[in-house]
Amino acid sequence: MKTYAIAAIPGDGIGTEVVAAGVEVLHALAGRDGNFKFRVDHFDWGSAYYKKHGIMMPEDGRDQIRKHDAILFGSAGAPDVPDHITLWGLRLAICQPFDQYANVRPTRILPGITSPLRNVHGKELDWVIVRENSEGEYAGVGGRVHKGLPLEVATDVSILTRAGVERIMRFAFRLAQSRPRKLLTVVTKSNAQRHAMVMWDEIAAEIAAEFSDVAWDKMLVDAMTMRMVMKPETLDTVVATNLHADILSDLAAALAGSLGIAPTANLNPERTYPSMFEPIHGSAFDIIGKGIANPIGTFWSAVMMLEHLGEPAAATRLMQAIERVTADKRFHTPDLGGKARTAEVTAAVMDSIYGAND
Ligand code: NAD
Ligand code: K
Ligand code: MN
Repeated sequence: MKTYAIAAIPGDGIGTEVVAAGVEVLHALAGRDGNFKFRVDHFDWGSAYYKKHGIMMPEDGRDQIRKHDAILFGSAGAPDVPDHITLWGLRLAICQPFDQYANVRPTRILPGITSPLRNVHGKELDWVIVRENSEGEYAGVGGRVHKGLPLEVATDVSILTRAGVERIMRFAFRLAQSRPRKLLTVVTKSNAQRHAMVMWDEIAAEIAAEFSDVAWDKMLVDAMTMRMVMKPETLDTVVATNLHADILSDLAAALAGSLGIAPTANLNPERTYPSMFEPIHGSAFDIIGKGIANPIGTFWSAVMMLEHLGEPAAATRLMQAIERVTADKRFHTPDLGGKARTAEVTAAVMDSIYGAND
């Protein structure tokens, strides 16, 4: 029997609650399938670890998870540690060195869930946002001088490289090509950002020539927010820079019903390093410890993990279980307007996994 080694990094806040639920569901799936199992190693990295050791993860942390088949991540961020420390010390400290340059964020309206958009019920909104995940606005380059003085200067420099843009464009065009509509929207801001984003546009056009069967268009990021709300049915696959896609994908998640549902995969497509799967949401300070965090974003991320591991049947089984559960309003958590608790949703998904017919 195949055993997949999973590194579970729950991190902070509701990350610990939803990852625990995700691990339960993964074991249930493996039990139902019978052909594979999971060895889950837990890593207690995050803000509590930081308060004890002054770092978010150990110096050799990446070596400890380097050989795992995949990483299941929760969230990094606590009320009493600055966000730039938690983000750079844990999530980006894994994503960037492991070259997880393709961040894939599917969005659709699951059965039983209501979009805040009037007249949008399902098939009008079925997107995948591809976020460049290794450079751009989050390159980490910049500085701050004359702190507190009137002449203080601070910069965060956005850096795009030809190699980085070519690989994310090729990834996005290939993904668009694999979907029925074969449609890609390239998000840009090349009217204002006249160096890096102009190169971004030029490379998009170059890579498009390799994919003659994919229809593509270009959209300024500000106009894109409007299009997502007003004409959601005109979009399918979307590619954007690190910051633009970060913002657009939270909007996408809200339009599909809740931030708590949305999944993401941080992929190293070459498989030199493990890829990382996580809900797109953060620590959700306002609901920590209440037992009401929506675990669906983590379950859907586990679906993406199973696809990546090469277990498509298990991935389909889990997605079907998720959809049967969201279809039943008794299992809606408060973010969806219901009263269900994390544990009830988790139990319902596990029941559904066992009840599913082959
Ligand atoms: P957030 O995603 O934590 O929360 C935004 C809102 O959505 C809150 O009202 C929250 O209750 C709600 N929400 C989020 N996930 C939910 C879920 N599963 N179920 C029900 N409701 C849910 O965003 P924020 O408030 O901007 O950030 C809080 C902290 O999380 C910050 O420290 C931030 O840096 C961090 N963060 C981390 C990540 C990550 O690790 N990938 C992502 C986003 C934010
Ligand atoms: K997260
Ligand atoms: Mn975000």
